[in-house]
Amino acid sequence: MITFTEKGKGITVLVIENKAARAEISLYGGNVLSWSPTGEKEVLFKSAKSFFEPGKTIRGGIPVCFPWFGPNQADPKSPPHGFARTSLWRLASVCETPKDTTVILELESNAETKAKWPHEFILTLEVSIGKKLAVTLTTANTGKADFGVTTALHTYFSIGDIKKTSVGGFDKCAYIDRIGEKTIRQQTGDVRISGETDRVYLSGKKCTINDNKKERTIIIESDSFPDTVIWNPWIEKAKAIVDLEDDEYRRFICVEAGSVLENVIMVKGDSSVSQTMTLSLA
Ligand code: TA6
Repeated sequence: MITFTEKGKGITVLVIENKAARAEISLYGGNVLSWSPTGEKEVLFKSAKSFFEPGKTIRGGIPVCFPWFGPNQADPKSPPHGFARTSLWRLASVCETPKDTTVILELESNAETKAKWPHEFILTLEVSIGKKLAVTLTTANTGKADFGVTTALHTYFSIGDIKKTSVGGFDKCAYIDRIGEKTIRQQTGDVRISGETDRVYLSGKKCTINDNKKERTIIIESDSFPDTVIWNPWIEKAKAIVDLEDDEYRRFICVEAGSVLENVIMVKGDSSVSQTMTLSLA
């Protein structure tokens, strides 16, 4: 079943309910705000102080980073993580089956986007909601000239306590430590958070969030995302983030399937590239 509700200042949200799960998707930003498989606790985190108003980013769910991740190298004054997460997407289709519900949203280039980024595109977000959550981001280059993008599904995961959480799957994997001087390091064992953490693991393979407080494991699988970003602001940075409660840093971790920094995805004219992230509970 699909119903519509409103959050904040006129933000339209789809509520999807089927036998296997419940989810919410905001048309503003194309953000999957919530996903909870039936009988399970919410998997995604949303800040209690998140804005839900045009022009402001949503602090939580799955923000879509497009057409650049992080600062825009070409124009440092542009908003970080691009404009897709602060644009109004259109609902293209809904398909319900006995097992799941698939919602497709689209964001098409227009004069406003071209003023920020001079290319023609149709960005599609296909979200399949069931026992698993599959999110596919397709970048279609509807112009003739090739273009390059960096992208990420900047997913906020709800956890019981950051101090009792680890991320498995990156043992011996190289990563870029973005705190202070950018440094290349190698991971040993599981990733544990004990301070501000902002890392790009040079791997998009399967990883797990081991939440020892909630006693659950979240499985993240991705296809065509070569990187995984792990971020937690920790204490001091959390205090400086206006749309985050001071202590909320303990209850979320961002594990983001992405193609970021040097991993630019080239999309030829009149062609498209699809990237998928799939979430499930062990
Ligand atoms: O994905 C990690 C990161 O790039 C961090 O550097 C931090 O800036 C985070 O994203 C949050 O960015 P936002 O613009 O949503 O506050």
